[in-house]
Amino acid sequence: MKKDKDGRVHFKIIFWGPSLSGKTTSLRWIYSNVSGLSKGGFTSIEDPTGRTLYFDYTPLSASGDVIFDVYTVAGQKRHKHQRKIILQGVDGIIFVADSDPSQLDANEESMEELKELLKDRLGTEVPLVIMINKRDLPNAADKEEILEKLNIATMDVPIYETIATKGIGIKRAFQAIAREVLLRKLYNLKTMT
Ligand SMILES: Nc1nc2c(ncn2[C@@H]2O[C@H](COP(=O)(O)OP(=O)(O)OP(=O)(O)O)[C@@H](O)[C@H]2O)c(=O)[nH]1
Ligand SMILES: [Mg+2]
Repeated sequence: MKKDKDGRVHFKIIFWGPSLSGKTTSLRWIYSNVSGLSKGGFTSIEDPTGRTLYFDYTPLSASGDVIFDVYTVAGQKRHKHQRKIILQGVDGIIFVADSDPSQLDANEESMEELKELLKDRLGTEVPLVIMINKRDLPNAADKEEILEKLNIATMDVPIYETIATKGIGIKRAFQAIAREVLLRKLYNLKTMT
């Protein structure tokens, strides 16, 4: 969380997950479809095929004083350094898991990297919401099998089954992380007094 020179509070929310799981699709869907949010531009640093090379970024705001700076990371393994940079100052994570059975290990590796970088701040100081995406795939892996790989049973984490290409579940997942981030902020204020 940070304050800008005009006194507005910024929260940084990041879509994290393995390559091709649907992070960019989700953020673009929110940008194009969710009404009642004032929006800045949409910035993407991507290759010609649309895979993120560094990040996507858009600022979203439901009220003038609070701005959610929303990013996606580049999921390909070789972009670990870029992900680490984007993660700095994070206030909340939406983890986008891929339901494609071939991606079970990729989901696990991506979550392991996140845990390694945030350590015990993940799911505590930095709230986490899970999207199990691509539920439309005819051969989608079992929800329980995907969750088991993520190894988050000890955390109390909201979980949403989504289809980013159709916008199904995306708004609810985003609302959940926004709510968690704001509640955490209120909690911090309370514990300081
Ligand atoms: N069937 C299906 N395809 C999806 C869904 N969400 C995303 N896709 C497709 O998956 C591919 C990758 O989506 P992206 O949003 O670019 O993936 P990403 O997570 O941003 O990938 P990186 O930028 O490499 O990290 C695209 O072809 C999307 O259309 C979904 O819910 N169902
Ligand atoms: Mg992307």
